[in-house]
Amino acid sequence: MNRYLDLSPEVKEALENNKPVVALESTIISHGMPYPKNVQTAVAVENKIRENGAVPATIAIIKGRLKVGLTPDELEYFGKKGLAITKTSRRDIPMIVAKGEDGATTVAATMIIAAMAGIQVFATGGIGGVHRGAETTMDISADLDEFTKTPVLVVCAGAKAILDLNLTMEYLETKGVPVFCYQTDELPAFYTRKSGIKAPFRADSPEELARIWSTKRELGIQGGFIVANPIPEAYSMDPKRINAAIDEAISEMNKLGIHGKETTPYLLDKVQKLTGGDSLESNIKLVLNNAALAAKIAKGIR
Ligand code: PSU
Ligand code: MN
Repeated sequence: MNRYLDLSPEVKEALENNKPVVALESTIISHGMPYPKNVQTAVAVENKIRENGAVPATIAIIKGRLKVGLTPDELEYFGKKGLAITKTSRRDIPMIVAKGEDGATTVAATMIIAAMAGIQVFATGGIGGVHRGAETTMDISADLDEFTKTPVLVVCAGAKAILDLNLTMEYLETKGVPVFCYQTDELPAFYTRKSGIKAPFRADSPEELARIWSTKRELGIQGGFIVANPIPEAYSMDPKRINAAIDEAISEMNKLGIHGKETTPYLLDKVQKLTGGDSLESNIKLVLNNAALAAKIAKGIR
């Protein structure tokens, strides 16, 4: 095992005994939600994974160590430090580790560290994608290319409408990344169950997903899968309301000239403020829903 990696005792025991493990990211804690809801959610998500028969492994970089499985104190530290922690994607990992700094891992970085530890399943809220206006800005999240390289199955609630969902799907098709929409024929759009975009593939059970994943591995095909799990009906938002908030957030962002890695955290925060916290509640519910599905898939893999 690589010398920069620290597995928590619980995760180490689970991996050694071939028990199901589900990875979780840390940028969603530091940059995706405000304190203290971020920490409460992180704890609730870990519990949800345990209730569903798997072991949670929250991933982050602390003082240059790649941590797989955080203690409650470490979760609290991350949540409180929030935006002051460096958002760490693929490109940032060597620098953060070499300097012995803290890093909040994005989907891409969490996939890399999960794969190093031997974890195949990862649950989150939303993945990065192709931003609106990418035809001129070229703002495409490093998350998307990670799926071409790193063998991790990520359960999300689709992609947020802060992105251009059509371009995101075209990009993933070009890159050969499969997107399985769970029990639906339509791509879910994070806060809402529908996007108007046809699902590339549909899957109806955790067992089916586990079987397709195992087949991919046996075939020797590299890279990951995206599983898009629609937000439960009871928590889905009014599309008009959420889309109006997103449009306002994007126009505000363009006025401020925000770009690069600041884009996604800015939009997440602005949309939460504009919807008076309702979108945050929906966000929390969908992450829990994804954690449960990820645990069930992990149990099917072994
Ligand atoms: N989308 C969300 N919540 C999040 C993120 C995206 O709904 O917390 C975070 C994830 O960590 C994701 C990252 O990997 O933002 C993508 O950032 P960028 O677009 O800069 O690659
Ligand atoms: Mn970007």
